[in-house]
Amino acid sequence: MAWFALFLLSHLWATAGTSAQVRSSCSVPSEEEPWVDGIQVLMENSVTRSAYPNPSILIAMNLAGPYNLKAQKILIEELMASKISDLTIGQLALNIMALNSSCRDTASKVSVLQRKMQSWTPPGPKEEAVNFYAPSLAVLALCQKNWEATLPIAAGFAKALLANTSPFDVDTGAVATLALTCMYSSWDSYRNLFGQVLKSTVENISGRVTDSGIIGNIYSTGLAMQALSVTPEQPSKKWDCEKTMATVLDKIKQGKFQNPMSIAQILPSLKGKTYLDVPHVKCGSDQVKPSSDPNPTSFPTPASNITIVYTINNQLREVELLFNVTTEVSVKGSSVLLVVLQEAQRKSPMFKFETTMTSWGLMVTSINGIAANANHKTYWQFLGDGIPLDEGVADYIPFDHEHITANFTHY
Ligand code: B12
Repeated sequence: MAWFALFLLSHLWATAGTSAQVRSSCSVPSEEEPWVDGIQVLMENSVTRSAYPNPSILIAMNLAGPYNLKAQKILIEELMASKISDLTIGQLALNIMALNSSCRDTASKVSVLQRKMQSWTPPGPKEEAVNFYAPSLAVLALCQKNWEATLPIAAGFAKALLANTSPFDVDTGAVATLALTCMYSSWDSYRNLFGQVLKSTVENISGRVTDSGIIGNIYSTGLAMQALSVTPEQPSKKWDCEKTMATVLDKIKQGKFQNPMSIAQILPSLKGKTYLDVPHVKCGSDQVKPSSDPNPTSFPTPASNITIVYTINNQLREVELLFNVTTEVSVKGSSVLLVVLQEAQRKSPMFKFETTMTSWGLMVTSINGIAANANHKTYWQFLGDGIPLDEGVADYIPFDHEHITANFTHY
């Protein structure tokens, strides 16, 4: 009887999501809300039948309260119709959370994800931390649908994460924190394990808070804010949520959040929500209108030309063709990097490249015939004057005489 009561309580804890946990959050000042509305409208208006059906956008708009009901309908229809076998575990997890936040049935998708995670091979101790990002999403999605059945999966995940010695990744640590916060309960035998991993991820995230309040980089800050606002394990150094919020709002004003996926990942935190709120979204509630005219987010474009030095480099011995070639291209000022790549390709066949559409936009998958390979964990990394870029080729705007390098490497 006592055992049953404990089980019931622990189950209630899990299904209650964050409501039982301490939340440290801060809110957007009311005079700044039009900026938040502006990016939400931008994100929702990016949804069309021909665009990539992005589950993170549906999650964000449902958590925030949707404006564009047509966009919501398109996403629900397309995500419901997506073929399970075409999806990776991370995509399946996001698809489940998105449909869950729209109160749609996800039972068959949940059982497939559960099976996939039961036979999942954890990344080794030396593998890059980003390899835990998709599994973190999977544990989070499964926890929200069936906490008890997810316990052994989450335990295996937590042990592998604890054993990993590669440099910490903020985005991954943030999603892992959300997943394990969902799993954490006072009454199960894994409490110590989950608590230990949470302590370490939260301490690492806290260690990446910069003087300006950015956590990791500007694009990991949204997920990190979610993690720090729900974790049951507090970091030793108190997080200044207001400072982070103020800097994020500054970055929005500077136009740093134009990519719909970047908006989808920051919006929940701006609305005081986290992915742990997904199961509690009230569906069919009235459409809310932006409180006032959203602020415009377009910027003037200077017309004069700039010169970019562009190098493509492959030194991976496992790939037969080794090369290091540099060219100079001239493009209109304020062009995105993609235009530089197109211009280099036009000048010489060595610079030919291919892209794939993803949730973040166009990803460069091949240059000079050398293709990224998920099985070998190889990719084309982009650097500006030797420093990895924090945006993709369709968003990053190079400056005059910048040296852009595309380097074929491992993750
Ligand atoms: C894992 C990961 C990678 C892996 C993806 C491969 C893999 N099979 O896992 C690798 C290491 C290859 C990678 C590369 C890059 N990444 Co990355 N990546 C991530 C991470 C941690 C998780 C993505 C994920 O698994 N999502 C879950 C799955 C289910 O969703 P998905 O849509 O199927 O995911 C795919 C896309 O996200 C895509 N992808 C990953 N990164 C990027 C970056 C860009 C610009 C694009 C267009 C696509 C893309 O690969 C994923 C797997 O196929 C995110 C963090 C985040 N907050 O989203 C950063 C993140 C998306 N990456 C980022 C960046 C900047 C890059 C690079 C541009 C870095 C660089 N300097 O070269 C390159 C891409 C260059 C190119 N060739 O075009 C930024 C994007 C910010 C922005 N505003 O654009 C993020 C947000 C990290 C950050 N906080 O800075 N990345």
